[in-house]
Amino acid sequence: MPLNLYYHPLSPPSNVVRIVAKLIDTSFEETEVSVVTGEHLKPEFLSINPFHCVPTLVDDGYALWESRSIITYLVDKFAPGHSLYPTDLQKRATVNRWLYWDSGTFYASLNAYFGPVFAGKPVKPEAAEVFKKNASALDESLKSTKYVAGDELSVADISITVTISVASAMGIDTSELKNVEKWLKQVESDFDPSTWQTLVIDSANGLGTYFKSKAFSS
Ligand SMILES: N[C@@H](CCC(=O)N[C@@H](CS)C(=O)NCC(=O)O)C(=O)O
Repeated sequence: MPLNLYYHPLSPPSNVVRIVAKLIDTSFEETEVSVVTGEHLKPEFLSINPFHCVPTLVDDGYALWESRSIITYLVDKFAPGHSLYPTDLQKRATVNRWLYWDSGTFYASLNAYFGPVFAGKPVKPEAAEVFKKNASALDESLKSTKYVAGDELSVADISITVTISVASAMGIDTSELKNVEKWLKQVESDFDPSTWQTLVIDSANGLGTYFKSKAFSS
């Protein structure tokens, strides 16, 4: 049964999907779509995803976009019952709560920082402060739990790890947040080193370098 991920190597949500696939030992064909040169706006891709974003998963003709819906779909389909996306109603609701928080608040506040710069506008330092405030709320919550949603690694940890790693690569320093730092080390130890290096660190640094070249070059 053909399974294909349309992605870009520097796209944080694409990498969230690629990480989760590795953690559940699921593989798919990967098709790179350059959002830089406008491949995502060509009719071939628009016929798959009229919302023209990556990542987009195509499972035997069924197209799904939005990284957080893709990762929960992948676990439910290929690793049902896996602790990354628990089936217990309240545990799952807590994981979903963090996924929505990342999408609607945390990553959204990072996007408010880098989005305008990618569109050729000046960097707004105050946007970084909003992100840091959100990171502090995460830090506070991580005082009492090992992972964001409780005692076990979940897809929410993956999504939020990528968000905070990209922020750090863009120069938003959250290293004073000790609970976040401890949690990141814990998540890193749950990955195999090459997945951590390529899909978290290298990809964040690649996007961070691109951001800095646009934000701070005169
Ligand atoms: N909320 C979406 C965000 C997807 C997104 O913004 N992807 C970017 C690349 S990181 C993209 O495809 N941009 C081109 C576009 O939306 O037209 C997700 O989590 O999948």
